[in-house]
Amino acid sequence: MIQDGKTIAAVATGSGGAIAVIRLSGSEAFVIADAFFKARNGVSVCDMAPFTLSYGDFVASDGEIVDDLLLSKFVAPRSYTGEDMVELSVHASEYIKSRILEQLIARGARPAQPGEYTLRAYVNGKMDMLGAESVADIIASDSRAGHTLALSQMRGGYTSEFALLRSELVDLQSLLELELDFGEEDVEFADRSKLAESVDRTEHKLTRLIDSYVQGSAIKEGVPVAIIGAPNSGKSTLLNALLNEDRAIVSSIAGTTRDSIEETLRLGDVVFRFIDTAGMRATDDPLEAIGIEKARQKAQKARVVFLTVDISDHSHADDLIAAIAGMRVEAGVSADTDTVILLNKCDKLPAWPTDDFLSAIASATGTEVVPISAKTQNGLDRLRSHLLSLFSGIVTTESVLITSARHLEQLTATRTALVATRTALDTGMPTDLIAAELRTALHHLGLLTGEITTDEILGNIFSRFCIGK
Ligand SMILES: Nc1nc2c(ncn2[C@@H]2O[C@H](COP(=O)(O)OP(=O)(O)OP(=O)(O)O)[C@@H](O)[C@H]2O)c(=O)[nH]1
Ligand SMILES: [Mg+2]
Repeated sequence: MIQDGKTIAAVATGSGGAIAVIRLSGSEAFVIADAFFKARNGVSVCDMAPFTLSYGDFVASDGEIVDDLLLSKFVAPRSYTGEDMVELSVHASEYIKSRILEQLIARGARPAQPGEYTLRAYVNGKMDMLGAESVADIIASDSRAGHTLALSQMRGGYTSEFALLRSELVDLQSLLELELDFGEEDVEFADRSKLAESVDRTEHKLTRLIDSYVQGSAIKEGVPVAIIGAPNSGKSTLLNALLNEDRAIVSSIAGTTRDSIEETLRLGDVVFRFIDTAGMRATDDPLEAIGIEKARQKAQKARVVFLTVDISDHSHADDLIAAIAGMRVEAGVSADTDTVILLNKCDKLPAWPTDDFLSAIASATGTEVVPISAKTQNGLDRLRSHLLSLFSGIVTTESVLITSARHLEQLTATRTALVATRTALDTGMPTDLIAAELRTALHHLGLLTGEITTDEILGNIFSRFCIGK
């Protein structure tokens, strides 16, 4: 990331809409704006009262009146970036936007890089690194759950959780350092069993956070729901019905779907990512075999599995139960994945399955069973509400869920170092070795929270942003 302290300019709004906002931030912001802005009240930007608006024209250097606009003035440090800032609210024509930007740049502003405004906000202490990171998530969130999560992270939910972890580790470390200072006298200040207890407690918290990544990333990217089952059981028909569009090819030929197809859909407060897969069966066709292997992987990684069976293929409950068990083994779905058995094509039966029949299947398989017809869409409402019930109240403003792979990586490294600390304690290692392991743990936690930063980390974080943020 360039940190040259220059005044930067960019369009902050996306395409479309009636108004666009162009942002100018840096010590030259007012002077550059004054070169073009002719206020109706005759007051220059430099002389305008801070935190006020002014109406006027943008006049290019060749005299062309580009637009009439509203200019807002923010004075350092009370702005988004913590620098002097000007925001121009202009008419959102592509011509106006690019002409104004080009003029600002000709007068000495530099085009902003992605995330550069937020980077400056971070550098100027307007927000911490974790808060800055969640700004990109706030903009990208497309469900209430995703938004709640990002918002609580931006407002410091993360920061306080990590600060607590850090202070526990620092306490431990200072005890050990004290011992080291008195090293020659060969004393132990810190009770080893108390130390071990604290290490365990912190490790436990880390594990909880690490485990929350599955949930957190699912909410951010869409909860993955894999639709699996035998060929022709109606998986693609179900996907189309859920999406309400003809997304996947449906045919009576077994083995129609080869590659998996993913589409996201918001239901209630949660975004789901439905994955239609190739029907599983023994095959000699190498292409089909690749598709089936992929289906297996999707099923194993999914948060929820919809296991579809064509109920009209099975005349007896025992036969049906055996087919379900076989499919589970074939797909290799782990026991802790929420699985829903979908008895599809119920419209083909003389009568809709009775509750007794359904509970018999449910108790034999130990799984939720939902009868549906993907074709007539009967039963899909119940399926949707069951799916949502699995995630109801999943995110509250108090939830601290890990959503970023970067955070996961550093938390895992912190935990590894803590486990090494514990081992060093257990095996009666010298104090300096124990302290060294603990320092490694603190180092990774520091990288996570931004106490320790590198250009690489900053580059990774802020390049995810759009320009203008
Ligand atoms: N009567 C009835 N037919 C259905 C239903 N769902 C799917 N079908 C039919 O079953 C056939 C197979 O449907 P698909 O959705 O292509 O099945 P699939 O599971 O995706 O099959 P593969 O992609 O080959 O694994 C098609 O002829 C569908 O019209 C249903 O609920 N009722
Ligand atoms: Mg299909």
